[in-house]
Amino acid sequence: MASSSPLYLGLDLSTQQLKVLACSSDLEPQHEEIITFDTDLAHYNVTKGVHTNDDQHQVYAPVAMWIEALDLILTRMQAKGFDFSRVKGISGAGQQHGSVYWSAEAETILAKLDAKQRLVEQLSPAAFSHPWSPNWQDHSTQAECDTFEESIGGADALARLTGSKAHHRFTGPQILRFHRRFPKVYEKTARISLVSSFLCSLFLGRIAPFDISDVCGMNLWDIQGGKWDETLLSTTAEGEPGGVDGLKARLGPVETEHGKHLGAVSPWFVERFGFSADCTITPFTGDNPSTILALPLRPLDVIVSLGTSTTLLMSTPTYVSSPSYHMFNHPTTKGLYMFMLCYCNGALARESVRDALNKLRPPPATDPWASFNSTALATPPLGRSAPTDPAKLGIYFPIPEIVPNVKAGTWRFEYSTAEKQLTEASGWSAGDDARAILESQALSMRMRARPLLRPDAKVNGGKQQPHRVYVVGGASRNQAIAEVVGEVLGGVEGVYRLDVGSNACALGAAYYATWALERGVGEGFEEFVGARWREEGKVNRVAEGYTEGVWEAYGEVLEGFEEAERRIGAK
Ligand code: XUL
Repeated sequence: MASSSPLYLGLDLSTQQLKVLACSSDLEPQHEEIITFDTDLAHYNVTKGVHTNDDQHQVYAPVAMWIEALDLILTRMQAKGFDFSRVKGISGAGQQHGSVYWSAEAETILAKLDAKQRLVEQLSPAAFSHPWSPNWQDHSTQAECDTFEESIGGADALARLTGSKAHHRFTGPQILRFHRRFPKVYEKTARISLVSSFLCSLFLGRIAPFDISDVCGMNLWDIQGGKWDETLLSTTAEGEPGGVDGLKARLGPVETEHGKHLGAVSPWFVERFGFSADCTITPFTGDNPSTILALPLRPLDVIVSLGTSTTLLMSTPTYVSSPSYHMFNHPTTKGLYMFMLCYCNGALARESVRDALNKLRPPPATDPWASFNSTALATPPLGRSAPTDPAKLGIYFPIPEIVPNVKAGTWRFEYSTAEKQLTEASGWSAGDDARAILESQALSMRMRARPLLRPDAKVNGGKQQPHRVYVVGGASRNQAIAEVVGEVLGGVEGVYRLDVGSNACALGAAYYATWALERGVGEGFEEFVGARWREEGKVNRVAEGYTEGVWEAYGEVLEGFEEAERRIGAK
């Protein structure tokens, strides 16, 4: 007999794909579906999900493609016999910072969708004032970023207020550039959504509010004050006849209630796919905030995502801002924040060191990482044979980095902890680089995460260390990386590989929907997920983490590492 137990959908509208994941009340995945834009929707002619205009450093995606992806993904699920009537709640996530520009007709069209037709033809182009969504990889807004920081008294002040300094991809500077370039189109724009609230709107049949976490990716939201910042709104609305009020009307509300029941699913989904009329839509958030919801992450646990880029995510009760990282409201829990470090350099940097080493010590064909790993693990911490030796500190950025803001290059230094002296080094072997690159990436994270790792007397006598370090992403399978990252960060409870498939973000969204619909009175997200989540098969302890003496030794070179960044001209 077919099951009638409840299901919860989590969507992830990411750069290259739309994903749907359905989970059951006990948080086990039941169904996954993926649309890849480049191949499944090749008629949009995108590459890796986007169009680029290199002259202007623009990166953007067609909004119609995302809508058609939703039509297609639901049709595929239906063809496979997925029972939509079991879905009790839906949440989702979107790539952060991207914006969607709705026309004045949008609300009417969304409210009267015809179930006999697909969404894409009904909505596009009429529901939009602009067919493109500026993407998080866009770099076209340097002038606007300067305007933002000047208007508020500099990068530090902007970071203090909004959780981040001005970034090209952040939505406030993007909106400013949008109306500077297209004043007539801005005039015709009735509402502006983030990618997350745009996708939520399709399900809700009306334009959805911003989520309390994702709104922090706009450089417009006063995080501590819990409101729009009027100065930044006025900077964004610069010279516009509608001014700040016009911009506020376009932005619409921000949903401050976590797990809010925004309303029932739009009738179009009920009639076309057989969703239940009382299926509930909850807020949709950004992809990074959603990722931290894919496990019962406790404050001071960190997730290190080791992909093409490197990201460190942490949930923390402490709000300390800095221009070199991001603070967001936590998506489910009042009083917590999400700390995020986002590096451009990651896998590519490690691979170039590996390739140089492989020329000297060719590994077996079956494992290109064998020489790199054995060398990194055989090299003592900081390349020191004796504790009084100078520490070897390298910085490896094959592409320009944003954390810190510096040009591409490779630099090697030696640091004497006794004399606190940093000197440029030469004559390193390719073997020295193997350990130094892993240490370098982890030292940078430790240095920047330190203010957020509020000393917890219960943890290792009050040292500033994370509890658990979870590694995710391609390189998380590499033992040497897991060990070194764990030793430098000093995860007191060890290093764990998180194996929830490639869909952590969609899974986090499905958990959000489950919590929003099934939580007990006053039951928080962490408590809810902690009680239902089964660790077996999803989490493996892969390295020791904190090692007495080693973590402390890394701590003694942080000052030298900071100086090394200054020397290379890091801003
Ligand atoms: C975060 C960021 C990216 C996007 C796309 O600030 O720009 O991680 O969210 O995934």
